Amino acid sequence: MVTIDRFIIEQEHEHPGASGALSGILTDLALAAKMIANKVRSAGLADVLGSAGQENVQGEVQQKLDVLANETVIKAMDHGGRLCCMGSEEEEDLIPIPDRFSTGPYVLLFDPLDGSSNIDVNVPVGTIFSILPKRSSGPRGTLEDALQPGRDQVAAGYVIYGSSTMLVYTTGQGVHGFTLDPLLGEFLLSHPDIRIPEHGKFLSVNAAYEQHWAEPVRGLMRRCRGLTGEREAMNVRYVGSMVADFHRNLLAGGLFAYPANAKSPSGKLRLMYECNPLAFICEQAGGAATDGSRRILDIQPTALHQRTPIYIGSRADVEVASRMLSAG
Ligand code: AHM
Ligand code: MG
Repeated sequence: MVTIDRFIIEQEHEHPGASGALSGILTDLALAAKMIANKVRSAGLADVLGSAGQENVQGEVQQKLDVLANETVIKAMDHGGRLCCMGSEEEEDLIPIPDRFSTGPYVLLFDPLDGSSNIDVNVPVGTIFSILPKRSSGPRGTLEDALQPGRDQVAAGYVIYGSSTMLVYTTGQGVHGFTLDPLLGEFLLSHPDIRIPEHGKFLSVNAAYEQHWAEPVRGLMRRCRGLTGEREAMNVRYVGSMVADFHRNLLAGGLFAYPANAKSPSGKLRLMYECNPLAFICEQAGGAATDGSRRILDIQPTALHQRTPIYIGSRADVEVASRMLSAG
């Protein structure tokens, strides 16, 4: 049995000069994940379902659990002395490290509870995180530290609160998955070195937007569904919770797409909190991610909450998507 703590330390030992700061961040995130899992598990019993009565910076209704998960991550991460600042999908500005705590060489960006509009109906939700190296010279981070392309990430991961709770992460040495043993209260290595199948079985897209898609996107989706005769039809599976859709496709092979559409020209999903971390994981597992013309990890961000279209998953399917969309 390999606990996540042991695994993190063993990976650190492969880097003789490592300070231990990154390991500490990952260990603290695993603790935050357990705390959030606890809240999600008892969501129907504790008074945590429903709206918190306010909107977040994206203009989306905040669920009570969004707020709880956001606070849990901040409290678990702000005092370790390893971060210079944080950014959350639920907060408009960078989250400073309180003055009473020391700072460190990394930035943490996170989506505390992705897919939370599903929470009231007991559908899997997730936490997504991205860790970047600090670039600015002062001790407290600035926007410059957060606005780095995804290829500069030193680690990324997600937690899926599904039929079991899993934490999946990469530090650029492959992708490894850990399942929470509810009796031990420990994440145990269950999916070492995850590889995404080269060709996907599943297509995950919200087809309700078809009328608003550009013609090349429609053509791609027709092809994926086997309607052009160029390939066998993929099975369409859309939970509407990106972590759940991505996780299925990572293990079983597939293409997740959230295209631009006439109503949302940059799609919906956020580059810093959703697309970059999942793209890093996907590439590390042998897959790929594009916005249709650029590799997701090469996009230079200009705003903390910027959105991007995304096509992510099995390498062969993402390549076809890039080809069809850039030709379009
Ligand atoms: P959220 O961060 O506010 O939860 O929104 C992100 C979610 C993703 O998990 C999911 O893939 C997408 O929104 C679904 O959007 P839609 O309902 O437009 O298909
Ligand atoms: Mg989200």
